[in-house]
Amino acid sequence: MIEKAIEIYKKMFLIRQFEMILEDYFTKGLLRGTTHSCIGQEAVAVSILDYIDIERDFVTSTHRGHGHFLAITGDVFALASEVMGKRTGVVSGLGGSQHLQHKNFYTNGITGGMIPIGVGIAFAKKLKGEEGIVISFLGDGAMNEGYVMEALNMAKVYDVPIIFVLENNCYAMSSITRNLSGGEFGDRVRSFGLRYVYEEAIDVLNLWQKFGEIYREVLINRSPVFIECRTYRFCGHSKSDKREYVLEEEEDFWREHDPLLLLREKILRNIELDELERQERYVKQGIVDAFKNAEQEEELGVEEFSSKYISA
Ligand SMILES: Cc1ncc(C[n+]2csc(CCOP(=O)(O)OP(=O)(O)O)c2C)c(N)n1
Ligand SMILES: [Mg+2]
Repeated sequence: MIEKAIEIYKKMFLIRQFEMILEDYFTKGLLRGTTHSCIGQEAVAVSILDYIDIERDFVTSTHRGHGHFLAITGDVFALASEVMGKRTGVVSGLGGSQHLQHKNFYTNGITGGMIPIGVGIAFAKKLKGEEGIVISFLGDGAMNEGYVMEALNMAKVYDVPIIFVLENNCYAMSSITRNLSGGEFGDRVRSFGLRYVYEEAIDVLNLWQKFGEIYREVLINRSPVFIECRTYRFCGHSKSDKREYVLEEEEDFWREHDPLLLLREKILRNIELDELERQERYVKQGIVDAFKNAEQEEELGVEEFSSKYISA
Protein backbone atom coordinates (compact mmCIF):
# COMPACT_ATOMS: atom_id res chain seq x y z
CA MET A 1 0.00 0.00 0.00
CA ILE A 2 2.85 2.40 0.73
CA GLU A 3 4.16 1.99 -2.84
CA LYS A 4 0.71 2.86 -4.20
CA ALA A 5 0.44 5.81 -1.80
CA ILE A 6 3.80 7.17 -3.01
CA GLU A 7 2.83 6.65 -6.65
CA ILE A 8 -0.44 8.54 -6.13
CA TYR A 9 1.30 11.29 -4.17
CA LYS A 10 3.89 11.80 -6.90
CA LYS A 11 1.17 12.14 -9.54
CA MET A 12 -0.70 14.68 -7.40
CA PHE A 13 2.53 16.56 -6.72
CA LEU A 14 3.36 16.60 -10.42
CA ILE A 15 -0.05 18.04 -11.29
CA ARG A 16 0.14 20.73 -8.62
CA GLN A 17 3.67 21.77 -9.54
CA PHE A 18 2.78 21.80 -13.22
CA GLU A 19 -0.17 24.11 -12.59
CA MET A 20 1.89 26.43 -10.39
CA ILE A 21 4.67 26.77 -12.93
CA LEU A 22 2.06 27.22 -15.65
CA GLU A 23 0.57 30.16 -13.75
CA ASP A 24 4.02 31.82 -13.71
CA TYR A 25 4.32 31.33 -17.45
CA PHE A 26 0.86 32.83 -17.92
CA THR A 27 1.86 35.90 -15.87
CA LYS A 28 4.97 36.31 -18.03
CA GLY A 29 2.76 36.31 -21.14
CA LEU A 30 4.28 33.11 -22.55
CA LEU A 31 1.04 31.18 -23.02
CA ARG A 32 -1.44 31.21 -25.89
CA GLY A 33 -5.04 31.82 -24.82
CA THR A 34 -6.46 31.31 -21.39
CA THR A 35 -5.91 28.50 -18.92
CA HIS A 36 -7.73 27.05 -15.90
CA SER A 37 -5.76 25.43 -13.09
CA CYS A 38 -6.91 22.53 -10.97
CA ILE A 39 -4.77 23.29 -7.89
CA GLY A 40 -6.52 21.57 -4.98
CA GLN A 41 -8.54 19.12 -7.09
CA GLU A 42 -5.75 16.65 -7.92
CA ALA A 43 -7.11 13.87 -5.71
CA VAL A 44 -10.15 13.23 -7.90
CA ALA A 45 -8.19 12.94 -11.13
CA VAL A 46 -5.45 10.67 -9.86
CA SER A 47 -7.68 8.27 -7.98
CA ILE A 48 -10.28 7.41 -10.62
CA LEU A 49 -7.92 7.56 -13.58
CA ASP A 50 -5.52 5.15 -11.93
CA TYR A 51 -7.81 2.32 -13.05
CA ILE A 52 -8.51 3.13 -16.65
CA ASP A 53 -6.98 1.73 -19.81
CA ILE A 54 -6.95 4.66 -22.24
CA GLU A 55 -6.73 2.35 -25.24
CA ARG A 56 -10.03 0.72 -24.26
CA ASP A 57 -11.87 3.18 -21.96
CA PHE A 58 -12.80 6.74 -22.92
CA VAL A 59 -12.34 9.79 -20.74
CA THR A 60 -14.06 13.10 -21.37
CA SER A 61 -12.83 16.10 -19.43
CA THR A 62 -13.59 19.80 -19.08
CA HIS A 63 -12.05 23.26 -19.53
CA ARG A 64 -10.12 22.41 -16.33
CA GLY A 65 -8.56 19.26 -17.72
CA HIS A 66 -4.78 19.43 -17.14
CA GLY A 67 -4.95 17.20 -14.05
CA HIS A 68 -6.94 14.58 -15.93
CA PHE A 69 -4.52 14.63 -18.85
CA LEU A 70 -1.45 14.40 -16.61
CA ALA A 71 -2.98 11.66 -14.44
CA ILE A 72 -3.32 9.56 -17.61
CA THR A 73 -0.14 10.44 -19.48
CA GLY A 74 2.25 12.21 -17.10
CA ASP A 75 3.44 13.99 -20.26
CA VAL A 76 4.36 17.45 -19.00
CA PHE A 77 6.33 18.37 -22.11
CA ALA A 78 3.38 17.72 -24.45
CA LEU A 79 1.07 19.79 -22.25
CA ALA A 80 3.55 22.63 -21.70
CA SER A 81 4.10 22.72 -25.48
CA GLU A 82 0.37 22.73 -26.13
CA VAL A 83 -0.41 25.71 -23.90
CA MET A 84 2.43 27.62 -25.57
CA GLY A 85 1.03 26.83 -29.02
CA LYS A 86 4.05 24.74 -30.08
CA ARG A 87 4.07 21.95 -32.67
CA THR A 88 5.21 19.45 -30.03
CA GLY A 89 1.95 19.98 -28.12
CA VAL A 90 -0.69 17.34 -27.43
CA VAL A 91 -2.60 18.47 -30.52
CA SER A 92 0.27 20.29 -32.22
CA GLY A 93 -0.44 23.52 -30.35
CA LEU A 94 -3.77 24.00 -32.09
CA GLY A 95 -6.07 23.24 -29.16
CA GLY A 96 -4.49 25.08 -26.25
CA SER A 97 -5.38 24.43 -22.65
CA GLN A 98 -9.03 23.55 -23.25
CA HIS A 99 -8.96 21.35 -26.33
CA LEU A 100 -6.82 18.32 -25.64
CA GLN A 101 -7.00 14.92 -27.28
CA HIS A 102 -4.81 11.94 -26.63
CA LYS A 103 -5.91 8.43 -27.61
CA ASN A 104 -9.40 8.15 -26.05
CA PHE A 105 -9.07 11.29 -23.94
CA TYR A 106 -11.00 14.40 -25.04
CA THR A 107 -11.72 17.84 -23.60
CA ASN A 108 -13.53 20.97 -24.70
CA GLY A 109 -14.30 24.36 -23.18
CA ILE A 110 -18.09 24.24 -23.24
CA THR A 111 -19.46 23.94 -19.71
CA GLY A 112 -20.80 20.39 -19.52
CA GLY A 113 -20.31 20.11 -23.27
CA MET A 114 -18.57 16.75 -23.12
CA ILE A 115 -21.37 15.10 -21.13
CA PRO A 116 -23.75 14.40 -24.05
CA ILE A 117 -20.70 13.30 -26.05
CA GLY A 118 -19.62 10.94 -23.26
CA VAL A 119 -23.09 9.41 -23.15
CA GLY A 120 -22.99 9.05 -26.94
CA ILE A 121 -19.67 7.22 -26.78
CA ALA A 122 -21.00 4.91 -24.06
CA PHE A 123 -24.11 4.24 -26.15
CA ALA A 124 -21.91 3.42 -29.16
CA LYS A 125 -19.92 1.01 -27.01
CA LYS A 126 -23.12 -0.70 -25.99
CA LEU A 127 -24.44 -0.98 -29.56
CA LYS A 128 -21.12 -2.33 -30.83
CA GLY A 129 -20.70 -4.69 -27.90
CA GLU A 130 -17.30 -3.15 -27.14
CA GLU A 131 -15.45 -3.60 -23.89
CA GLY A 132 -14.48 -0.71 -21.62
CA ILE A 133 -16.38 2.17 -20.18
CA VAL A 134 -16.55 5.96 -20.28
CA ILE A 135 -15.52 8.30 -17.49
CA SER A 136 -17.01 11.79 -17.93
CA PHE A 137 -15.94 14.65 -15.70
CA LEU A 138 -18.08 17.70 -15.09
CA GLY A 139 -18.17 20.71 -12.78
CA ASP A 140 -20.92 21.86 -10.45
CA GLY A 141 -21.72 24.77 -12.80
CA ALA A 142 -22.39 22.24 -15.56
CA MET A 143 -25.16 20.72 -13.44
CA ASN A 144 -27.26 23.77 -14.34
CA GLU A 145 -26.99 23.19 -18.09
CA GLY A 146 -30.09 21.72 -19.76
CA TYR A 147 -28.16 19.41 -22.09
CA VAL A 148 -26.39 17.86 -19.11
CA MET A 149 -29.75 16.94 -17.58
CA GLU A 150 -30.91 15.50 -20.93
CA ALA A 151 -27.75 13.44 -21.15
CA LEU A 152 -28.15 12.07 -17.61
CA ASN A 153 -31.67 11.02 -18.50
CA MET A 154 -30.47 9.30 -21.68
CA ALA A 155 -27.67 7.52 -19.82
CA LYS A 156 -30.28 5.94 -17.59
CA VAL A 157 -32.85 5.23 -20.31
CA TYR A 158 -30.29 3.64 -22.65
CA ASP A 159 -28.49 2.04 -19.70
CA VAL A 160 -24.94 2.76 -20.87
CA PRO A 161 -21.54 2.00 -19.27
CA ILE A 162 -20.51 5.42 -17.99
CA ILE A 163 -19.28 6.93 -14.73
CA PHE A 164 -20.04 10.62 -14.33
CA VAL A 165 -17.57 12.29 -12.00
CA LEU A 166 -18.85 15.60 -10.70
CA GLU A 167 -16.04 17.71 -9.28
CA ASN A 168 -17.94 20.00 -6.99
CA ASN A 169 -15.21 22.53 -6.26
CA CYS A 170 -17.57 24.99 -4.54
CA TYR A 171 -17.46 27.60 -7.33
CA ALA A 172 -18.50 28.15 -10.92
CA MET A 173 -16.36 31.04 -12.10
CA SER A 174 -16.90 33.61 -9.31
CA SER A 175 -20.30 32.27 -8.21
CA ILE A 176 -20.60 30.30 -5.00
CA THR A 177 -22.17 27.03 -6.00
CA ARG A 178 -24.67 26.81 -3.22
CA ASN A 179 -26.05 30.25 -4.18
CA LEU A 180 -26.79 29.32 -7.76
CA SER A 181 -28.00 25.73 -7.62
CA GLY A 182 -31.44 24.85 -6.29
CA GLY A 183 -31.73 21.77 -4.08
CA GLU A 184 -29.15 19.02 -3.85
CA PHE A 185 -27.33 17.55 -6.85
CA GLY A 186 -27.95 14.08 -5.44
CA ASP A 187 -31.70 14.61 -5.59
CA ARG A 188 -31.50 15.69 -9.23
CA VAL A 189 -29.38 12.71 -10.18
CA ARG A 190 -31.51 10.19 -8.30
CA SER A 191 -34.66 11.64 -9.90
CA PHE A 192 -33.48 10.09 -13.19
CA GLY A 193 -33.16 6.72 -11.48
CA LEU A 194 -29.36 6.88 -11.65
CA ARG A 195 -27.17 5.37 -8.94
CA TYR A 196 -25.66 8.26 -7.00
CA VAL A 197 -22.55 8.12 -4.81
CA TYR A 198 -21.12 10.97 -2.73
CA GLU A 199 -17.45 11.18 -1.74
CA GLU A 200 -15.28 13.73 0.03
CA ALA A 201 -12.07 14.17 -1.97
CA ILE A 202 -9.93 14.62 1.13
CA ASP A 203 -8.55 11.20 2.03
CA VAL A 204 -7.08 10.23 -1.34
CA LEU A 205 -6.40 6.59 -0.54
CA ASN A 206 -9.97 6.10 0.60
CA LEU A 207 -11.19 7.80 -2.57
CA TRP A 208 -8.91 5.60 -4.68
CA GLN A 209 -10.33 2.46 -3.07
CA LYS A 210 -13.98 3.56 -3.53
CA PHE A 211 -13.36 4.52 -7.16
CA GLY A 212 -11.82 1.12 -7.77
CA GLU A 213 -14.95 -0.65 -6.55
CA ILE A 214 -17.20 1.50 -8.75
CA TYR A 215 -14.94 1.21 -11.79
CA ARG A 216 -14.95 -2.60 -11.58
CA GLU A 217 -18.70 -2.61 -11.01
CA VAL A 218 -19.46 -0.55 -14.15
CA LEU A 219 -16.94 -2.54 -16.17
CA ILE A 220 -18.97 -5.68 -15.43
CA ASN A 221 -22.57 -4.47 -14.90
CA ARG A 222 -22.41 -1.88 -17.72
CA SER A 223 -24.90 0.50 -16.11
CA PRO A 224 -24.32 4.19 -15.35
CA VAL A 225 -23.16 5.53 -12.00
CA PHE A 226 -22.90 9.16 -10.92
CA ILE A 227 -20.27 10.16 -8.35
CA GLU A 228 -20.25 13.58 -6.75
CA CYS A 229 -16.91 14.48 -5.19
CA ARG A 230 -16.63 17.41 -2.86
CA THR A 231 -13.36 19.09 -3.71
CA TYR A 232 -11.91 22.60 -3.78
CA ARG A 233 -9.89 24.81 -6.05
CA PHE A 234 -7.21 26.85 -4.33
CA CYS A 235 -6.75 29.01 -7.41
CA GLY A 236 -8.98 31.44 -9.25
CA HIS A 237 -11.23 30.40 -12.14
CA SER A 238 -8.50 31.66 -14.45
CA LYS A 239 -5.41 33.76 -13.87
CA SER A 240 -7.15 37.17 -13.77
CA ASP A 241 -9.53 36.02 -11.00
CA LYS A 242 -8.50 37.51 -7.64
CA ARG A 243 -10.86 35.21 -5.69
CA GLU A 244 -12.61 38.04 -3.89
CA TYR A 245 -15.69 35.84 -3.47
CA VAL A 246 -14.18 33.02 -1.35
CA LEU A 247 -15.76 32.29 2.01
CA GLU A 248 -13.05 32.57 4.66
CA GLU A 249 -14.23 29.64 6.77
CA GLU A 250 -14.44 27.33 3.79
CA GLU A 251 -11.02 28.39 2.58
CA ASP A 252 -9.56 27.75 6.06
CA PHE A 253 -11.19 24.31 6.17
CA TRP A 254 -9.61 23.29 2.89
CA ARG A 255 -6.19 24.73 3.73
CA GLU A 256 -6.26 22.47 6.79
CA HIS A 257 -7.55 19.55 4.72
CA ASP A 258 -5.43 19.88 1.61
CA PRO A 259 -5.54 16.27 0.27
CA LEU A 260 -1.99 16.55 -1.10
CA LEU A 261 -0.49 17.60 2.22
CA LEU A 262 -2.53 15.07 4.19
CA LEU A 263 -1.23 12.28 1.97
CA ARG A 264 2.30 13.64 2.33
CA GLU A 265 2.02 13.45 6.12
CA LYS A 266 0.82 9.85 5.86
CA ILE A 267 3.70 8.88 3.60
CA LEU A 268 6.22 10.46 5.94
CA ARG A 269 5.28 7.89 8.56
CA ASN A 270 6.92 5.35 6.24
CA ILE A 271 9.74 7.08 4.44
CA GLU A 272 12.39 9.62 5.46
CA LEU A 273 11.76 13.31 4.76
CA ASP A 274 15.09 13.59 2.90
CA GLU A 275 14.11 10.81 0.54
CA LEU A 276 10.67 12.28 -0.18
CA GLU A 277 12.15 15.73 -0.76
CA ARG A 278 14.70 14.22 -3.14
CA GLN A 279 11.87 12.65 -5.16
CA GLU A 280 9.90 15.92 -5.13
CA ARG A 281 12.91 17.87 -6.41
CA TYR A 282 13.31 15.36 -9.21
CA VAL A 283 9.66 15.69 -10.28
CA LYS A 284 9.80 19.48 -10.10
CA GLN A 285 13.01 19.68 -12.11
CA GLY A 286 11.41 17.52 -14.80
CA ILE A 287 8.59 20.05 -15.14
CA VAL A 288 10.93 23.06 -15.18
CA ASP A 289 12.99 21.39 -17.93
CA ALA A 290 9.85 20.47 -19.90
CA PHE A 291 8.69 24.09 -19.92
CA LYS A 292 12.14 25.35 -20.92
CA ASN A 293 12.38 22.82 -23.72
CA ALA A 294 8.85 23.59 -24.90
CA GLU A 295 9.74 27.29 -25.05
CA GLN A 296 12.46 26.47 -27.60
CA GLU A 297 10.06 24.64 -29.93
CA GLU A 298 8.49 26.09 -33.06
CA GLU A 299 4.84 26.66 -33.87
CA LEU A 300 3.26 24.39 -36.45
CA GLY A 301 4.00 25.80 -39.90
CA VAL A 302 1.36 26.10 -42.60
CA GLU A 303 2.84 23.27 -44.67
CA GLU A 304 3.08 20.89 -41.75
CA PHE A 305 -0.45 21.84 -40.71
CA SER A 306 -1.77 21.12 -44.20
CA SER A 307 -0.06 17.76 -44.51
CA LYS A 308 -1.12 16.70 -41.03
CA TYR A 309 -4.68 18.00 -40.86
CA ILE A 310 -6.00 18.71 -44.34
CA SER A 311 -6.44 15.67 -46.55
CA ALA A 312 -6.14 16.09 -50.29
C1 LIG B 1 -22.06 26.79 -22.45
C2 LIG B 1 -21.10 27.64 -21.70
N1 LIG B 1 -21.57 28.64 -20.94
C3 LIG B 1 -20.71 29.43 -20.24
C4 LIG B 1 -19.35 29.23 -20.34
C5 LIG B 1 -18.38 30.11 -19.58
N2 LIG B 1 -17.83 29.35 -18.47
C6 LIG B 1 -16.57 28.83 -18.53
S1 LIG B 1 -16.19 27.96 -17.16
C7 LIG B 1 -17.68 28.31 -16.45
C8 LIG B 1 -18.00 27.81 -15.07
C9 LIG B 1 -17.95 26.35 -14.97
O1 LIG B 1 -18.13 26.00 -13.65
P1 LIG B 1 -18.00 24.49 -13.21
O2 LIG B 1 -18.80 23.64 -14.11
O3 LIG B 1 -18.33 24.45 -11.77
O4 LIG B 1 -16.48 24.15 -13.46
P2 LIG B 1 -15.19 24.73 -12.72
O5 LIG B 1 -14.76 25.95 -13.47
O6 LIG B 1 -15.57 25.03 -11.33
O7 LIG B 1 -14.18 23.64 -12.81
C10 LIG B 1 -18.47 29.06 -17.30
C11 LIG B 1 -19.84 29.49 -16.97
C12 LIG B 1 -18.90 28.18 -21.17
N3 LIG B 1 -17.61 27.90 -21.30
N4 LIG B 1 -19.79 27.39 -21.83
MG1 LIG C 1 -17.10 24.35 -10.11
